[in-house]
Amino acid sequence: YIADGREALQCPTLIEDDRTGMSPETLKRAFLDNLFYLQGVNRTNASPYNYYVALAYTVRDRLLRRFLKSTDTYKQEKVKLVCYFSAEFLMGRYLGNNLANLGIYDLIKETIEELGLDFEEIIEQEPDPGLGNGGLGRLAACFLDSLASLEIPAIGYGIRYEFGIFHQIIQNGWQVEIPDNWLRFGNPWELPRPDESVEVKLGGRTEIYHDDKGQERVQWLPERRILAIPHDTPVPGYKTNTVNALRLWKAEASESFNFEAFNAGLYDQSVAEKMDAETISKVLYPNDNTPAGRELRLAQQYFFVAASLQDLIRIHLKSHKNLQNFHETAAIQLNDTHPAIAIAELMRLLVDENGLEWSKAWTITQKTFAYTNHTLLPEALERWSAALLGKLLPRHLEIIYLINHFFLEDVRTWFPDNEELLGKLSIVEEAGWGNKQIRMANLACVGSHSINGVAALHTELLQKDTLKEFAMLWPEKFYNKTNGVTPRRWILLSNPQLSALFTEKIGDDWLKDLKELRKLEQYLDDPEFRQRWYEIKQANKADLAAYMLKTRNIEVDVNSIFDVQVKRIHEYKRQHLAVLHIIALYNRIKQNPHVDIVPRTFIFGGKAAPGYFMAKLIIKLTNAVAEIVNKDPDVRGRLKVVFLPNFNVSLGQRIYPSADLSEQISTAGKEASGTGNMKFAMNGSLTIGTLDGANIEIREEAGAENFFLFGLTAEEVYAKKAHGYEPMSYYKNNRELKGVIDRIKSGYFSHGDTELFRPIVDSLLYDDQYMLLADYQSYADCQEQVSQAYRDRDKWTRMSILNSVRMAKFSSDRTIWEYCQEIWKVNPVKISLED
Ligand code: H53
Repeated sequence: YIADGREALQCPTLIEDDRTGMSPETLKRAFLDNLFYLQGVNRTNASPYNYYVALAYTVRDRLLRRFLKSTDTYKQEKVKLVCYFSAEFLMGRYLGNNLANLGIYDLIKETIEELGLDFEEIIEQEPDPGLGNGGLGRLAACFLDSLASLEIPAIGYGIRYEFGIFHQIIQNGWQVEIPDNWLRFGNPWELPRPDESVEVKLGGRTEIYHDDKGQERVQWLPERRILAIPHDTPVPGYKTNTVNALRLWKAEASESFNFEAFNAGLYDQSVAEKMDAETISKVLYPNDNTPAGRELRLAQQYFFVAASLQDLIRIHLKSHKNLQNFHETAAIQLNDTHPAIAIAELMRLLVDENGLEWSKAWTITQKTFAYTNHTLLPEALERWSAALLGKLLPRHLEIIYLINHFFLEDVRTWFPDNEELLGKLSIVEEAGWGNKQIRMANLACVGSHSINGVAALHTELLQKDTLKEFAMLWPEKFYNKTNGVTPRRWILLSNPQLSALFTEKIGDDWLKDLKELRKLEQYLDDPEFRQRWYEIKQANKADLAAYMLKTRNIEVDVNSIFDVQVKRIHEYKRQHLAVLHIIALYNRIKQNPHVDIVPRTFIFGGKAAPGYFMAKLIIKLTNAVAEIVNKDPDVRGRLKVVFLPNFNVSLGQRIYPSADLSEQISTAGKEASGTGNMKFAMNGSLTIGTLDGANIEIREEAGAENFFLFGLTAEEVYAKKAHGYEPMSYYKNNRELKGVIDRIKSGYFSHGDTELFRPIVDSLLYDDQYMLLADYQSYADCQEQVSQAYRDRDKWTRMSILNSVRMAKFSSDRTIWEYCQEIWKVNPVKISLED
């Protein structure tokens, strides 16, 4: 048995001890020791949470050797490191994932159960680390999993927010936000590294001085200094020895600074300063696809990139004599513009602090950075007022002006007398009255050697529209990197039954190479296989049904279509289009209670930014419709509407495997990619969707006949806007649609209050920026096709199988491999555990 365990870990030279041993006896001893010695409890008084902590430490011990070996190997071999700079990492729970990636999930589960403990309950104790808002943050987490699984030397750099994304509860149908104090009971996965702390400066002013050679130079005289303390979380690859780090920075007051005030008798002032410093990593801004525009947010962004760059320079200088070849040891990916200030910071470090000549520093900087754009929504592109940026980062503002000056000088020589072009390309926007804005996307484009979109359509639209001037200047800088998700968390962990079926039929290579799943197409005509497929889906639906009963007290029919939309609430994502359709079905029933309707359970989940009024009202509307529909005796249980509160990674793991239908209904041209769409399809959901983001590629892979398509194309959306879109005409000319909107207007869902939902009704009738009314009929018709398809169980199951087994393209392993080959130019590095 011991040998088995070691073999699973590919670790033959380990000495059998309580911290590394894999025999059930050793594991049990380690587990009970961690209960007793680390937490001071025993079997008679331990809580499920104590058991979780004990198990977490037991697993962490078994990761550390690989972790240190990986770090040492990178250092010794002077490898090029992929550095993923991201303000968000939505990692999800670690315990199950680490067990799965170590290949010891079943071994540990059995061992824990032999102790008479409930393994599921222990897994559920872990708080879901919600250091991100939505797609962008979760993508970063999937990428870290793939990087380690592909044995790529990599590090994730971000912020150790003390409060992650808020916990959402629903009160009287409204979203209420509760602070997410996820670190309250400590965090067994992280390793604080106070010895590697660095200082980050803020505020103050700049000054010209002359160095010893009489050269004129600039120095920054900051107003404040803050300590950045790294906390490392190991990120193991799937069945490899590679364990990379997620390095998150915590802000603290720098002691020397505090001490002065303290000694001067200004005790309260020194405490105030300490609190001020710690504010920086206190809380994640809960906005997705909308910039916060607050000074503290800019401070957060600068804080983590400044700390990370110092860290990378320190690593580089350990094995190189100077920074001339810095770009050969670090490939930095900017996850959206949130970390784009890093471009100015690296220039400052190279020029001001290391004495490099500007043009040399600029070459190194451009070779170091690559920028991923994640949105086409113009309002979502970050801009900082020059006044605000200059107040917090006076030297960076000067550097940005210089970068812009040299850049525009070049543009002028390439395109003389084209002021309009210059205005579009400029990093600095003149917003009138001396109100300058710094466009972070422009800074990111100018300072990077690579610019990429996250799905084919998105990249195309970036080049044609949002960034068209840059695409004209530098077509060779543009890449498409269609997003992906990790099959380890999103199939293996989330859907163990389906995973077991895959492995039984084709072995477990699919977990490293998702193309393997294609082999399952041979079972399409096998009735027994289809039956098992169907039973697994039904079992997953039954699990979710039990969860809905327990948490929401709503009983649902597992034979109804589970029609699911889970994602951030945003008008462009059009949750309210699905609500309009529910009301239409309800109206049909009210007109004819005997109408033949295929039963459906509509499941919604997602958080609204606390300051986004319309998104919050959409949640309220959904719940208001649920309240009426669920209890109406005419409906006779044929329709159920459930809003599941607090959608997060863990809830996603429950939901994706249980969905029959995946709603991907954004206005074409608005959703950059989407990644939930991929998770659903991999788990055998059929998609109803527009030709938007990665839906297009999902449909291509699954086959058009296995996808429910509706709605305007991106081009048609633009054309309609250009010709003057009039939503009112759809309302007037479509009786069913009119009936739906009138039902909302009448106060039917709001206890007679005709004002409550007026903002939604008015926005649809008089503006309808996202063209719900234009797409309504196409959507309703398509939903009818869905219902008819579901009546034919065999046909549906075939479509479900084909969706799932044809999703190889959407493994983040494929995405990351492309980044490695084309953008980062890095190769795998094998980690040996031999001494
Ligand atoms: O990024 C996802 C995309 C998705 C897009 C999302 C996103 C954020 O979550 C936050 C900010 C932002 O600009 C974009 O909306 O379409 O799948 C990952 O690329």
